[in-house]
Amino acid sequence: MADQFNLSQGRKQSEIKGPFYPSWNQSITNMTFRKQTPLFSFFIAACWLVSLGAKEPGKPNIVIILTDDLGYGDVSFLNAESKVKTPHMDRLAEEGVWATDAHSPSTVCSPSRYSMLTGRYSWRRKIGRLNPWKESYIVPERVTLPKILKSKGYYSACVGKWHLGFDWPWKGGVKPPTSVIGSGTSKATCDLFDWSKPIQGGALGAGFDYYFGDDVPNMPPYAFIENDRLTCDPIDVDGGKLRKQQVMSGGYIHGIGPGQKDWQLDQVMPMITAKAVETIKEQSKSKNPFFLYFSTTSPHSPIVPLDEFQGKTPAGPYGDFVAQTDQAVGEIVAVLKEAGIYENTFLIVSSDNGPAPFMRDLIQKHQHNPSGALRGLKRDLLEGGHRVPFIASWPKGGIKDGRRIDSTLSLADLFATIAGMIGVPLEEGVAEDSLDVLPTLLLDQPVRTELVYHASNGKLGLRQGDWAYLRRGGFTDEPGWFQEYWQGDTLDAPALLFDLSSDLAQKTNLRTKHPKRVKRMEERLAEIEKGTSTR
Ligand SMILES: [Ca+2]
Repeated sequence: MADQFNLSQGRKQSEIKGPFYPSWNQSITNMTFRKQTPLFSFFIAACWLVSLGAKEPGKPNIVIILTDDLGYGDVSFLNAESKVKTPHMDRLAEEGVWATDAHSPSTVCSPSRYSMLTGRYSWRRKIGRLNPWKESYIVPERVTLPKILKSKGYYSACVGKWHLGFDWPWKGGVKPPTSVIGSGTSKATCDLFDWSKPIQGGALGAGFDYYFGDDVPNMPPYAFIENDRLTCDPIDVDGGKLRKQQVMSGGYIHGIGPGQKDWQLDQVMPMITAKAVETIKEQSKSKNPFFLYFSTTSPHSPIVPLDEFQGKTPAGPYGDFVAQTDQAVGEIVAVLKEAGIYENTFLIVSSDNGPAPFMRDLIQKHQHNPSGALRGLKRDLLEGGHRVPFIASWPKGGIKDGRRIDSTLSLADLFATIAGMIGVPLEEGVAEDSLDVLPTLLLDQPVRTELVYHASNGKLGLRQGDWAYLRRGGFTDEPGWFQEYWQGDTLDAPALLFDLSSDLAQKTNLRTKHPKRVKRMEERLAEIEKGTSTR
């Protein structure tokens, strides 16, 4: 499995001898802890604090860069065969740590983002992808990541894609029926709104102090929102016409809606990147720590790379948009270094789900597989749907030196991990499915031994160690040419079971060979489904 990885510096923890790794780590990492005890967690945490020379947990700045639909095979540090080079992410991986078995909590945008910001499996809330004009999905009483950070004096900003709903200022305060505003394809025109009123809920309602972004580029409003207002006087804009700005066919834009006159889709990424950079510059001057959730709108469709990136990769416009995404990561790292706060910033780069289904064509067109060595794409229970690129860096906290992490982790774990770093105990009913994976980030110590997978149609699967058990139906169709190319078992069996230690490509369904394991994993999945927490 390791052969596919590109970084020759993919050193295991046991090979590293840095100042934050006292001699005890060598013996610890040589032990086989498959299940971590609370006592052991405490021991790790205590050693970590001693190594930091701190009496209590510090308060690093926190920056999460969440890319949209970036695939496991799109980044050159994970996929030596990638036709796209991602030098900025590669360099960050060499300086920080990078994971081979990190997962987005779901296989589509909204549920994945819900889980990351709440530490809770999205299927407990029955959330799928949100269509245009959906209301705020995070209820006011829900404890979120920005809320716990606020309790410790952090300023929190969300810049870029939101896609967790807003409470829109409908004229008369009542949301018009679907017959008027549309569902999936928007029909909502400007006259239905009262823009003198604030847009409520959204990122501010979820606990952020600041929001700037366009919610979702392929949905109205086709305009920027700053805090609770549009930044323009909107006019009615036809998404079908905007779609012509794309330099690659595919994806869709959801109908008519309020938007900015002469809205240019390719200006969204540079604008939100500049705003993220500006936020870091401003906050670096504050005596209080900050949290920036920079949610890029790329490389999701509309595929609109800037002119300077077009034709720069051998993977077509999508590859060029990935390169632009990588450049944005580089800009964030650069400003953190310029501002002198890189060392004490917990920086994460990852993706909210696997690559879009129509990107499968890149295998034929450009010999670029956005899922790399994995089978499956966005929406799928297969690994390609949710195993995502993941880089973490916090030099002052010992997350550094370019180590490769092979233990399993989920983006939902960022909640408990950050809570642990800043000393916020998690009460019952908070971050119910989030685990503190700091030992994983520091020592590649396994913490997460189970993980529930979530397909876009609501179907679930269960990961236990090397085994992936997938219920029937949580897959997108594979075209005939792909089936011939991949040579994998069909996906229409009553259930699927894969041993990822020997079959990461998920070609061989072991369901009939291991019926007892299938039964045990189904029973366990049903048990988790009925419960309220896995923490
Ligand atoms: Ca996405």
